[in-house]
Amino acid sequence: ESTRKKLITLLAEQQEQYVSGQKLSEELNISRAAIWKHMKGLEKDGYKIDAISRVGYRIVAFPDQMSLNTIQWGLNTSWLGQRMYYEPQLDSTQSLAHKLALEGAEHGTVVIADEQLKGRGRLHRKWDSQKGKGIWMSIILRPPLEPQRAPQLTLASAVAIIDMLASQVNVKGQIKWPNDIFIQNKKVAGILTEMQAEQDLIQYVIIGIGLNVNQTAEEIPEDLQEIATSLQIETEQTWVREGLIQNLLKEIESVYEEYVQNGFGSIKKRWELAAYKMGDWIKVKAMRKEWDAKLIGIQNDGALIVEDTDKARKVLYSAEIDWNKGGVD
Ligand code: BTX
Repeated sequence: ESTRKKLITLLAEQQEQYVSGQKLSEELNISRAAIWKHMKGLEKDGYKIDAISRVGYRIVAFPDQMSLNTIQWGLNTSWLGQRMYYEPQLDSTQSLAHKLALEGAEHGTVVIADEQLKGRGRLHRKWDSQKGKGIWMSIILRPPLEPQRAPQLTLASAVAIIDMLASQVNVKGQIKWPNDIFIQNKKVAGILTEMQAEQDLIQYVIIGIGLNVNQTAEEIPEDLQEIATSLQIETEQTWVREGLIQNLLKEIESVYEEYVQNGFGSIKKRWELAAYKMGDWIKVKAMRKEWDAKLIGIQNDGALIVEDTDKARKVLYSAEIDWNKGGVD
């Protein structure tokens, strides 16, 4: 497996030029016949390889089917995703991640599926995860933290998604509390954080990220038409998911390291800067009442801070919010 990865790396570095069988055989320390066999394997996985006898090999096209290789080649994280599982089809990447975590999978292990049959959101809601259309990914983390701090990891992940969208896709995403990523007024991604904890310590956290990438407007299911969007719909172009995954993992790794080193402060600021309807009026349904409130920020524990019409501050841990109805202003 690692020979194959090195082989792809060698060829990919020289995309315009042929690499001789001799050179490959020396660098990888395997026979020319073994190289030939690897090439056949790559072709089977959807790589297009141009081979000219006595000249060498060249990769002409990478597969559009994702594979562990295409995702990991070019991944420049130091620990996140260095151990990775990719499956064409799973019920839910969360379920496999839980299983792996319970079996001892290391911090930073990533599970990705091309399609989920039972993708899930919070509170047993469904997450539509069509084949080949999005990023359906779960990350196993083992942070040395008390369980109460797990929500901060969700907030930090949201910030990483926003940064990836800005740098790779050139779109401005917004974070809708607590954990949706919006573009304009529609949901493009969701985060589901699940945790196993022992008394005062997190055993592991699984951050599940679903990001709609290449669905066209017609491919969005009927019941989600009004509320969901994809990068393809927003930018009118298709995106190579591997590149986005690699960058997203890089962003998550860096935001996680910042969090562990410097605490939640700067991440909180970045979250607030990207927050949907920050400073706007919304309608809150909580404490058996419905009232107008202005969005002020979040607390360290992830709770939402709002201000009512009398300028009294309230902290919301869970509330139903009507984002489109602010009666005041
Ligand atoms: P959520 O509970 O905030 O959002 C679920 C709601 O979002 C659904 O009830 C539906 O209204 C809407 N919805 C469903 N599918 C989509 C979609 N593809 N795009 C936009 N809106 C949708 C959000 O939960 C957290 C979702 C996490 C999904 C990831 S995918 C990888 C991992 N595995 C898994 O099973 N879940 C996570």
